[in-house]
Amino acid sequence: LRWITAGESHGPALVAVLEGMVAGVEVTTDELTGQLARRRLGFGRSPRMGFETDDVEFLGGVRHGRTQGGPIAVKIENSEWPKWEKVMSSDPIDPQVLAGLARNEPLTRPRPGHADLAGMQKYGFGEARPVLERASARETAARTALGSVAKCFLRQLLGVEIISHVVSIGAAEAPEGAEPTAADLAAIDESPVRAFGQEATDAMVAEVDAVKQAGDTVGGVIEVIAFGLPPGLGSYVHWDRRLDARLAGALMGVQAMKGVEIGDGFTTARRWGSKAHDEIDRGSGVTGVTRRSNRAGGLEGGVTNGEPLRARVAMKPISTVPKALSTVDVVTGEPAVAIHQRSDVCAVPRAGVVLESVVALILADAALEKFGGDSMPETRANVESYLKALEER
Ligand code: EPS
Repeated sequence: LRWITAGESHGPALVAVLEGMVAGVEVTTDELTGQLARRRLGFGRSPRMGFETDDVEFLGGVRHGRTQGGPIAVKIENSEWPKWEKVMSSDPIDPQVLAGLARNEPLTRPRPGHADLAGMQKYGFGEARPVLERASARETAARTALGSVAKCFLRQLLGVEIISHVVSIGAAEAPEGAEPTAADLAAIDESPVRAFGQEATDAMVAEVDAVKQAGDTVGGVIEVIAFGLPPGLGSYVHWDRRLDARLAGALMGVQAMKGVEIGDGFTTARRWGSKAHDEIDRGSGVTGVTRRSNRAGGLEGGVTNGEPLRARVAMKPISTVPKALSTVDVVTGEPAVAIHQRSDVCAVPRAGVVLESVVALILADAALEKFGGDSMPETRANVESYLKALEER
């Protein structure tokens, strides 16, 4: 499975292509619209979230609600485009027309923590506009759309459900041991901060409020959980086939993510071995065994072990801080305050939906590697024969 996205935050549209998906996965535009709407949820979002909707369309690969085996192409229009038509025009524009546009003012005061300065240095730009247009987390809408297709595939093939919830925002943390199940997703989506439980929600809402009052921004930690995975996805035989490595790469590939842990990750590093692992018991189900705990987060040796897969991801605060940070104007060389027009106070709640999507893409890739096939019936038959073999072992 391969996927690629293109498009700028204030360009005409985002586009994305998913190549390698089998034929026969049931997926509709409504499914994508629903997932994109979830990505817009959340207390602390920028004003842009209020007036923009994600107008999504399939451009290829799907016919009458089923994938056809060819590349799946989607387009998500930016409803802000009319305001940016000249500034972001792909064809040259009369410099005199551009000079009169406030939106085209060069952004010469790079934001600490953002890609602005590194991007200007790397690509040789004299201002940050071209950098922030592509570095923007607007792009995550495109990966969310493709992830929706991957979620449909995993659900229809294996009954896999992927959820996420916010574990902490700033100093406000969910109580220890509150682990949601797949059935809790609707309640989590109802929470303005996408937290599990009222206590966690109240604490995090208060934190976002305080941060907003202070003219600041705040990050947090999100947990993604995939239920229903069979044992045997990924492999221990080579570093780039380890599923934990592939997940960590994909999760860190989401804008603003600064850390990933699988299962109890860093906590496990502080435990003694006898308290760090998940003891095996006889049990029911295809494998005939079960675990007394799931500290490993569903992965051992880079391979799924049949337990829920859990990954926690640390997101930094948005780097467009209203209480602007110190920087240097790249044109004058003088000290200055960093660019700020509008920004999210906290994008942690909606980031969970993006993280679910990239996990879905990685898991769909791993499932296709394990089971192969070109159509759902063929892939399903391969799943059945593998599960039967597991049961007979
Ligand atoms: C983003 C900045 C904001 C967000 C944007 C991501 O956009 P603007 O600069 O236009 O206010 O609204 O997110 C989205 C548009 C989206 O759909 O998620 C950034 O700098 O990453």
